[in-house]
Amino acid sequence: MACTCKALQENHPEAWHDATHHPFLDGCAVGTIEPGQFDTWLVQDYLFVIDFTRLAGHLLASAPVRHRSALQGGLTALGEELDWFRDKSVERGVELDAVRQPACAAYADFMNNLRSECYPVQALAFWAIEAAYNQAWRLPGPMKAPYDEYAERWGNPDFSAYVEILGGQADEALAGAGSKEAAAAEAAFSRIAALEKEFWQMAFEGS
Ligand code: HMH
Repeated sequence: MACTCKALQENHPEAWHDATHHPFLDGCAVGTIEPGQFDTWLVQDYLFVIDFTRLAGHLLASAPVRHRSALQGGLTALGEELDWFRDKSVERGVELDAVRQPACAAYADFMNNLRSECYPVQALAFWAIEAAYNQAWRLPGPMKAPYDEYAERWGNPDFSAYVEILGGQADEALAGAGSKEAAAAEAAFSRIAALEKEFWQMAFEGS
């Protein structure tokens, strides 16, 4: 069977569900999340985005020319996102200069290792990482202030459209890949689902 973004989601329904639903997000939606939990997420996700930006730069360097414009737009957005995280940390009075917790460090290691994979596997992984956040922040529905701003950032229609484009590019790259690459893409997808779940759990534990 063809390896596509849709097929991977359909073949791993439970893992994908757990990557995109968590009591942390439900707590944001109803406003019961504790500041310590939210700030843990904020700091660790800032550190995540620093590592993710490196992956984005590497992906851009490996991508065919026709895929570059979406990735260039994504890189610009990630740069702006890091500025936004800095603004939010000042607003909330939290220090961003922190140590990566194990779930964040494991994600960073995974993304570093991805850089030695072929372009189709990297493209699939990049889509999966963004798709997970798009769904996770969108699925609970409107969130209570101040968390509405966060839900809006990853749940807004423009971001959803960007994720669709990334998925189309990954599908196109995977269509030309062999069975070895397809297996590597599937392994990356499963690993991302597990890492996303662990990241939410880390935030929820909030230490
Ligand atoms: C943990 N996964 C995590 N953080 C993010 N910011 C994204 C995905 C998407 O950008």
